[in-house]
Amino acid sequence: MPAQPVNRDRLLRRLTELAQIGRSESGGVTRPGFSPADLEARRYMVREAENSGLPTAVDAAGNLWLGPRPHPGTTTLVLGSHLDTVVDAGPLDGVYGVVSALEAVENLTSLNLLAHPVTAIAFANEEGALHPQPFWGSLAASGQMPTPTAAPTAYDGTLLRDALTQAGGNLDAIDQARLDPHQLLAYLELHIEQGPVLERERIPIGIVDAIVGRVQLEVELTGAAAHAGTTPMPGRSDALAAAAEIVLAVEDLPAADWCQVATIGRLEAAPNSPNTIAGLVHLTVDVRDADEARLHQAAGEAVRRIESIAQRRTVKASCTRAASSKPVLTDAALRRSIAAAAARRAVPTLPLTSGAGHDAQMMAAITPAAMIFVPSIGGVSHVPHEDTSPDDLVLGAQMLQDTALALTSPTGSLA
Ligand code: HGY
Ligand code: MN
Ligand code: MN
Repeated sequence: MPAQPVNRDRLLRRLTELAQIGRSESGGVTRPGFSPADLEARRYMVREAENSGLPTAVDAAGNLWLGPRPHPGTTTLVLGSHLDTVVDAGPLDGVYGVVSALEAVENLTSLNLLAHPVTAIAFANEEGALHPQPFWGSLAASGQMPTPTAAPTAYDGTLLRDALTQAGGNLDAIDQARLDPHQLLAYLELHIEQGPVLERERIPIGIVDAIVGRVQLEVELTGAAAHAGTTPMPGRSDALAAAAEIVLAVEDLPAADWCQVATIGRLEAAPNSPNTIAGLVHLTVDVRDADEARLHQAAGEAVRRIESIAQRRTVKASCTRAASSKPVLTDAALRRSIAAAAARRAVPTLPLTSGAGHDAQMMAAITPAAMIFVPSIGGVSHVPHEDTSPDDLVLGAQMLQDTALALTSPTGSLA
């Protein structure tokens, strides 16, 4: 019996309904990991999966399983991505991969002739938009979680311990979320490209060959708050003026050929009052590169520049490496399986590197991992107007499902 094709109406309905959860005034979606909106989206996916007769579970790291969890005696194909978003995100980043993964599991599980189980996962807190450890769930699943600080705290001061418990996880049992590689066949992630290449080349399916690495620094600049009117300019210890110079010094790193991209995306000044010199600034640095050595040299240069500017301005700088992810190559055999699935439907494909980080790069440490991209209209993402055409969304989901079927059917193999 052939597999049911992707159900277009069901796929698009779910994406539309999920886009209403965490909707912000700007028309974007704000569902930071472990936020109430994130929990609501999880409940939505649990209802949808259980209505299809699938088992669901939440592991100790807060990862949401939509289908059977990997278990001894079998090797499970895991399809997934993330439900959480950045602030004022679009409707597709992450969630498209989770909805498509569920769609594939619903259509393939009913076949009952698979040689390997297939399941779907929504990794917890991939973005790190509220609780600063990005890739939280896939780091835990792949056994790469750095030892959490005593009381991991979100940007808004709330405790991760409480938020994780509310999501069904357990901070004291994180290692129980670790997957056994012997129980995994592979990991596949479908995602929007979030860049301009596929749209420009008019190619509907991207096969990701590499995913860039990333280092995220949390920086605290401590100056001296003082009256804006009565404090002479010479001798000020202005944390915000130092931050302004630091923003440009970090932005210059790619131009000076240290790394591919460098961004300061978050900056908070205190007391943030119009007539007080800022005494404290907290900012984040995000540097990325496809080469691991360059990545770490660039992060080192960023710290050197920050400390030199701070010292010259009699501001104290403290730089902490908050998160980092290795650049990875995806699995060549899986890439061939995706290409073969596309060829069976005469769908053109393009190899490309991902400038965005993904849970797939964590999973690559324990099992063959690969990604399928679909075009992003205007090449934009992490903004409310992030979009992909319905036809491209459905075709991408069909490619995920076809590849999954080829890998899990009795005659299937890693091509
Ligand atoms: O930041 C990223 O690359 C991804 O959106 N987490
Ligand atoms: Mn993202
Ligand atoms: Mn994403």
